[in-house]
Amino acid sequence: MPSITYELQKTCPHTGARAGLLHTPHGTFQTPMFMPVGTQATVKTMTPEELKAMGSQVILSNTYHLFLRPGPELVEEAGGLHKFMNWDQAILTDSGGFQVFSLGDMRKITEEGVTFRSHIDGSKQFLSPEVATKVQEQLGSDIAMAFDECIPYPADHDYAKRSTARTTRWAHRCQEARKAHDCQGMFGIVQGGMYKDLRKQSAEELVAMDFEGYSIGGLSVGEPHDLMNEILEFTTPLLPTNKARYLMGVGTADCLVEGVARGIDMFDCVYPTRVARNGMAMTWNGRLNIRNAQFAHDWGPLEEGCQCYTCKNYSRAYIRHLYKAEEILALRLVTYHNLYFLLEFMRQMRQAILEDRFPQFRMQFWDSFKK
Ligand code: PRF
Ligand code: ZN
Repeated sequence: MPSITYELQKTCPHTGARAGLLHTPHGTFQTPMFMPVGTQATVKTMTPEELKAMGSQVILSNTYHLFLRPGPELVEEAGGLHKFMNWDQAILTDSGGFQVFSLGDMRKITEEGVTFRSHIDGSKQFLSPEVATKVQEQLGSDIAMAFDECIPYPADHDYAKRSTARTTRWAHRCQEARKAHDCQGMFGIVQGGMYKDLRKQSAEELVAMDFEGYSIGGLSVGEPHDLMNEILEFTTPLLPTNKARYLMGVGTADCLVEGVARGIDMFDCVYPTRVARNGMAMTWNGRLNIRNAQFAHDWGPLEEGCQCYTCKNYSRAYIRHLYKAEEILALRLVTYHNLYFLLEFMRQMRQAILEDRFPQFRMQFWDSFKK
């Protein structure tokens, strides 16, 4: 038995949407699911108890950041990432491929791997398929990612082709380097830029390698939404139906509903936690900035009807005051609401799929949502 197995429960007869369960060494989570991001072994401002209370069943953390600080040996000494951060449910780690490539001029790619300068102290560092695989085993995440290159947008076909072929060779090296098969699954990452021929080739080559799941990388990198949806619609049907599919770095309600409609099971994004710290609250009608003067005397909750801790106990006027006074509680309250909102959004989509009414859900969502 592989360590990670996907159980398909229901497929929407009208769209690609599906409901399922992902079984991991640290419990089962329901899909479709959103994974809050805990880059530095913490989901910013939230305790694990709070995350659990809002219904989070899996979180994401980053190889790149933990590799540089505190270093994988320290996390290993703690007994792994779960013990280190006091989180006993599932953890997925990204491989560092994306974070390193975001460094721009501070990095150099070769066939062997990527040499880069640490954003912390400027020291010279190296990540490769072998290093990223080993570090993720030391971290002890339930799901590791293969080491890939996220192709920037726009990119010409020639560059995208060479990069995608290298990502495939790197995926082979990740599989070769794996030792902890029985306690950690690995997902391959489909690249190919905005080119369908390359997406097809990437998907076929990775599927042949029999990963425990598949990610779609290289999307939401600045391309128009329509193009992202087109590539997504083309790519997911190339992936096996008995494995999970994960769209990397997507976390706004409008993209989640369209991703689910195209057969995606898992998402992650810093968006809900990052914008919360700027006072942006996510709602079923779109987003609002709680720092605006219009909320100074607003005694209602961030979102009417929301059952989250923040909305049950605090007014917009109070939260606005906390932001103005630069109080830390402000960041915590809006972070809680935003994560609750996305998790509730996923729960409702899942329920709609199970009850054969996902197309209605999608239509009603677009009726009330303003970008
Ligand atoms: N690769 C990896 N992580 C990612 C991405 C990718 O392409 C993206 C792209 N949206 C987000 N995170 N390894
Ligand atoms: Zn709320």
